[in-house]
Amino acid sequence: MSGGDRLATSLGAAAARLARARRVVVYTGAGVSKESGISTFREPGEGIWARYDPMQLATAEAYARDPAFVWRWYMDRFGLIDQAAPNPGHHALAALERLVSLTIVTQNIDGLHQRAGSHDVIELHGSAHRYKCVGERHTGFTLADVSGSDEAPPRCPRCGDLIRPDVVWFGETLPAAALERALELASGCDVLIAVGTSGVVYPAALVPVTAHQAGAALIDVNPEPDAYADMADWFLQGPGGEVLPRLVDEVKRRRGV
Ligand code: BJW
Repeated sequence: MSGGDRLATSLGAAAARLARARRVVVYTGAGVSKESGISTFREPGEGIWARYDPMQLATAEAYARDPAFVWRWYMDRFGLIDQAAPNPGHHALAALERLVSLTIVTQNIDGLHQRAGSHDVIELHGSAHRYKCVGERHTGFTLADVSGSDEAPPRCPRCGDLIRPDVVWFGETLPAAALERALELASGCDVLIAVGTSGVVYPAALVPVTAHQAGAALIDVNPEPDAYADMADWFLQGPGGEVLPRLVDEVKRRRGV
């Protein structure tokens, strides 16, 4: 069987399972936004962490050591995120929400699922669109609230501490309510779709594992094998922007929509 035939067969079977699902969780990572022009982290050669040392940029210690350097790097990245638009993969997931009961659990900070029209999105690693003070006493700021510039990190308008992006850096705990809800939904869903994640960053990576251990069917979408490919019921090899629209079209066909 050719690769294309194998994908078509698996895709049909996965769509059949999805079409009769009661509760679906979609777990996404950087790969789902790659076709929107946003870099992944760990792809050899092109991932962000292949070009930059995460310990110099994505830790509280790095920010305390050189806030201006880290701030400028985040402002550059957030500028790219602001210019990006949802791709066919994001739009397919928003369309799937109209067919089945679905929650997206994302590690991404780019907000592209929401911009595509998905309503129930849990952000496990924070958001590029929110800021807080380093002491975390004051949260929920936009960049306009803190009058930020691209060059120097602003100060908290309420306590004077440095402002930082409200994203989860290495060694930091995830937002507790978000992680708790994600794991609860994973335990209770009957289908979990993992898209565009290497599956190596914990504790977020437990979401698909929890669903699998609770008996859910696991669909994994990725151009390359990832941490879930072997445990998945269906590994749909290909980019999210191509595989997801085909998968959702097939669900629609089976539902007679
Ligand atoms: C496509 C595609 C296309 C390409 N379509 N797909 C040793 C063992 C286990 C754990 C640890 C350990 N040492 C340390 C830890 C803990 C650590 C961790 O997990 N580290 C591992 C990396 C080893 N975790 C933490 O520190 C977390 N906190 C924590 O554990 O708290 C408890 C604690 C507290 C105190 C002390 C100790 C513990 C926090 C993790 C925070 C992660 N933060 C980041 C940065 C966010 C902000 C920012 O953007 O700057 O989150 S790192 C980065 O990785 C980002 C992502 O959300 C996250 C996951 O990456 P993702 O999405 O999977 O991307 P990639 O690049 O890995 O994969 C992309 C995939 O897409 C690939 O598979 C491609 O093939 C695929 N793809 N094109 C579909 N078109």
